Amino acid sequence: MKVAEVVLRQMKMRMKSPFTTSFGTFQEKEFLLLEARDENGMSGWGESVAFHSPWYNEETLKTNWHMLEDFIIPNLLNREIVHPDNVTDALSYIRKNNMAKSTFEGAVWDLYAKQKGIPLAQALGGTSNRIEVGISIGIQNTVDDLLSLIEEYVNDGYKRMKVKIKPGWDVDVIREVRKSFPNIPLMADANSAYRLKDIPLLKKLDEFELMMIEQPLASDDIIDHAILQREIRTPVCLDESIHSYEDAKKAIELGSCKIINIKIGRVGGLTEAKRIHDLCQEHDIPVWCGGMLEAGIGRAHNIALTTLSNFIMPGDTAASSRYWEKDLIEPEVKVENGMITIPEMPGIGYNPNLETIKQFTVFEKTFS
Ligand code: OSB
Ligand code: MG
Repeated sequence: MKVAEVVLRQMKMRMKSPFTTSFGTFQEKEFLLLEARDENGMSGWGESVAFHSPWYNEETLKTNWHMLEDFIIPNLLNREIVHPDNVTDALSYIRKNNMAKSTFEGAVWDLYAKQKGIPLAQALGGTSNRIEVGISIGIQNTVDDLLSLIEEYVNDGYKRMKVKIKPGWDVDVIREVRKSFPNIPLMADANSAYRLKDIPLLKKLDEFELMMIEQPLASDDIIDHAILQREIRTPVCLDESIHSYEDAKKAIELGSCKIINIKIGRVGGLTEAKRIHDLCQEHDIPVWCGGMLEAGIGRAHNIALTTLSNFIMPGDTAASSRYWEKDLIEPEVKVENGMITIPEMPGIGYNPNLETIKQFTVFEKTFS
């Protein structure tokens, strides 16, 4: 196949409610959408998960625009792409910039599946027709606010609650959550807010039967996490630290984690995500699909990936309506009893709503 034309759009959408992590709060979501058209005018879509500022990783939507405009698009436009797996190889001369690469690669995967007339999930080798989802809850102003949100999401049927923690909002908060909800599947995500000196504090979390603690230590670390994992009973899950198959392999060998959160953008695309999935499966490491507060296109890619067989823990891909008044796809992503039914349409399985996309586009550029 060939990508004959690319439309790159910068989007801006306001989330229904602000989201707070150990790094700060935001409510305006700015991101990129990439539409890749073949010679017949068929379109595949990708979403960049880079944020406005580089708090989660070193990328931003501007660095993604730069990498796409100056390197990735010129490199791949009008070039024969035998299979989407080859995009990763073709871009391997570019160091890192995984979210930028993934934006293009995701659009190629969607286009490939559409040309074949099959759902993306099937193109990836996925087997489930329904997936379980959980929800990630940002840091709240008060514990009561957190408890009432959890109650709401439990009633909605979400299969797992993830609570963001940071120093000063951790052990006491989790204790209160456990008091009110003794039996819910519960986990905590620290987004790298702790260091080895905090082992005594992190040990206290062991009594709350958490499914896991996500990325407690530095965002580029796999050594200290191995030390921590030997000291605590709660399984460690890595998010920020895993950028590639090689990272996953080393983390598994070192014993840095017992679970991995796979985010397509963070690892440079669906092909690398699949490789990490397969590696984890061989090593009995369960995986789940993380979220980056995506709009519909990114959400659809996450859903397709989650149909692979080692995604045995609920992911963060909640319903469109949890984030947006109106999402960019039709139908929107719906969650019923904590489950998403995999769409059967070819490609990502949801139709980009061009009118809504236009409404939230700040600017766009066409490459051909
Ligand atoms: O660490 O998983 C994370 C959101 C933005 C950046 C990083 C993370 C998150 C979430 C929310 O936890 C996931 C979602 O609801 O999309
Ligand atoms: Mg995380």
